[in-house]
Amino acid sequence: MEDGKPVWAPHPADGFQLGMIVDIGSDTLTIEPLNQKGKTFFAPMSQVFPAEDDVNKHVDDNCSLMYLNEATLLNNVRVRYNKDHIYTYVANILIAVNPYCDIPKLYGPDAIKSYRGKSLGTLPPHVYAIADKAYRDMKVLKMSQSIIVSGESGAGKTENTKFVLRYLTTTYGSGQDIDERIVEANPLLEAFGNAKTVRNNNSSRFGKFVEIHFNEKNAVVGGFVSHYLLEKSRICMQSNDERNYHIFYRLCAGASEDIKKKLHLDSPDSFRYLNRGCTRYFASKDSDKQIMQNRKSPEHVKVGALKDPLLDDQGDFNRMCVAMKKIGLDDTEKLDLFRVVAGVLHLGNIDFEETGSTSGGCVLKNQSGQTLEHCADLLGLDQDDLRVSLTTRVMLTTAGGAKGTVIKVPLKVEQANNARDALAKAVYSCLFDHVVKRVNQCFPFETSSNFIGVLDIAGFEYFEHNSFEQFCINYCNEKLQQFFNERILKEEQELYQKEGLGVNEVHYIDNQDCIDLVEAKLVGILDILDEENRLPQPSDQHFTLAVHNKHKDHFRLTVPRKSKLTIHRNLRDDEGFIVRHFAGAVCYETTRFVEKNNDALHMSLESLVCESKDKFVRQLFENSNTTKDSKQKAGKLSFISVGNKFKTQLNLLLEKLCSTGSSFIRCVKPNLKMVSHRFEGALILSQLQCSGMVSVLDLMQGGFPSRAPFHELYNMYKQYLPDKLTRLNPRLFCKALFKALGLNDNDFKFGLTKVFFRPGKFAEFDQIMKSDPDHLAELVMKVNKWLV
Ligand code: AOV
Ligand code: MG
Repeated sequence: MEDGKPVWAPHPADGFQLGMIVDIGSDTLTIEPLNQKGKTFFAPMSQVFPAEDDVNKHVDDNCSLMYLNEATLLNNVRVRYNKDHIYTYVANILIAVNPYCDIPKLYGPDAIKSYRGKSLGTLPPHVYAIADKAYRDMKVLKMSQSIIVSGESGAGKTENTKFVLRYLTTTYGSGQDIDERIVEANPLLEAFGNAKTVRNNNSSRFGKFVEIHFNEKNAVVGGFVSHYLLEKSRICMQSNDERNYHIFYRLCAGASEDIKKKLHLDSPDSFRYLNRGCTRYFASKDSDKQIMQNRKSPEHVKVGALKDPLLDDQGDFNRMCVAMKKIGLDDTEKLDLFRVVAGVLHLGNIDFEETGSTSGGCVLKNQSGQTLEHCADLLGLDQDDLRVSLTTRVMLTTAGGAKGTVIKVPLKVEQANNARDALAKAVYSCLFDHVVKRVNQCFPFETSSNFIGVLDIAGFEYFEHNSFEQFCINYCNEKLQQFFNERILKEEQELYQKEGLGVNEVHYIDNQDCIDLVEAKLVGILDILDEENRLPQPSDQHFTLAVHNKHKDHFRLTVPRKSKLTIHRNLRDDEGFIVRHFAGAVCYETTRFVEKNNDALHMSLESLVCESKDKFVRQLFENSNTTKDSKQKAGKLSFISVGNKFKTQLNLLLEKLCSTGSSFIRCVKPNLKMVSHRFEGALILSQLQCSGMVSVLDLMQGGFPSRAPFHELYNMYKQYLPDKLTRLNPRLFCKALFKALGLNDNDFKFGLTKVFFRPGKFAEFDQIMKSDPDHLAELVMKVNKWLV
């Protein structure tokens, strides 16, 4: 960094601010902000970065900046965002900032047409350009491709995924139904797998990998969706201001009177699974604005039906029905789905009370009689069987001989509540599996040459309270980060090779140790948890201590006391653990880890649904893998590991990703208010860090991060040099320049199309060029003599 030049120094809200260095300490700098003369502050040396000369200039690709660092990256994204240029490249990686508004013509038919067949970089950065690159790579390299979309909740992953799917089917479709179906499958998947959360009104609560398959002529022939980890806890309980899955409200709001009657549906407010968590709003004809105001006043909280003014459940119901029709679901199939959804709602309304007898069991509350009837009716169950299965558990005793005797143990109220909720979760998640399966049937293909897969999966999560769900999703991100590093590294090396640079020196920090901590056989956290689940009396505390014991000195693992946050420091050692992830340390609270890791139903409930009179319900459970295992282990509560199923799925996914070419889209959420035109720098910076973008820059720093095509350099500097010289072709022109300047050979490399600079060297070069053009011209002329 040079004297008198502005630098980027840390700023708590904006991420970085411009300032001047006024003093240099051993490892800190004293900075005077440009907009607050006379006020100085200290900043760690490692967090102060050189700024570009013109901080209002922006570039399509951050690699063409003279200084490539996290501050200039953030600034470039900011300047572009303010001009509604939401997409920016870092080499081949696309950064996409969520605009939270429609940008005119950004995605329209003309845009789709214009990106067709164009190389990356010829047009402004766009998600369509990435989609087209994937397609061209598939065609030229005859190799399947994947596009990995990541980012935190509400960053725009699902929207960008949909743009990719629409682009590919519109541009390279077969002109048949299939094209439309691939796009229309989404509203159905979203109805069953998305929900309103505090972070996103349409948050996907599952991960998905959507493959579009192409034939040998590279036209669309079919599709396939794989899904990961549907959030089950939401089915029975939601946090404040969050909702259950969209389908429940849509069905209540939009179904015809006839269907509502058949399914005994009422306002969402009357169902336990829908009215716990959400603030309730007026179901009146008030304007949305008024309703929003009412939200804030507690006296209104308990009135009226549960409806979110930001969501149009009725309209969405109709749109969903149109989508269902387009993908070929007939009325019977539709009603099957709705019946089970309604069945889950009624199931949730069943209440228990103590019997008062010495056996200590419970019975259904009186008013639950009709609810039981509706639920049994909708799920094809016998009322009495359902009642008995919810209030007792079948156990095998060994006392009565070798084979054991079946006895029925009465359940306490709390246990019966748990049994009811477990059944609801099992039914709904099997229903979701079915929806995905059904969607896959609507774009079948017999043979396919290659596919383009789009991965839409939640990014790194770090909340105040982190549980098993966050643990799984962060483990997944750890794996994806490793894949990302390997690919970017490889790409950099390939680029250097293609450009004939003959260098091989890009390094990065490996996170394999963190992945091993989670998934290693026997000693990994997932296996320790499974081991706990198999104990006769598993407990979260025992599991947590086992984790700490096995990994006492592990660099990546520590006890909650070491957390920076007080809320975590109060946790005992047997209540949680901290994992140092690539994106930061996360404290996991292990309450309910054991329960959440188990997918098995009690045997009595399992056999109840498996023997349903309703063919559709029976099918739901026949297909699920829960059945086989648990039947073998009659008597015991069997165990089906959620964590290890996810691990297997994830490893399959990574195998698949590894066998394809890949592109990356990093989505960024600009603010927490979910509004347009508001750029919260610090928030965005932390996302760039979490998504590994900053480490990409570090990775590039090991090589040649700044790069400029010859013709660009030529245009940039020709004005400083005599006419005679500018008649040279751009490459020779550049060579002459560099020779004349006597630049150190280690600082730059000439490729076939570009000059590659070591970190900061592009700027140095620029400085020299502009400082004494006359002297320079003289030098260049000398060199020119032997060049031409
Ligand atoms: P996510 O998939 O990343 O979150 P979404 O793709 O659902 O986030 O985006 C959240 C909301 O932001 C959308 O419902 C849109 O209103 C808006 N949005 C996103 N991208 C765009 C865009 N390109 N143009 C206009 N509006 C956009 V989550 O699924 O919660 O992790 O689990
Ligand atoms: Mg999503």
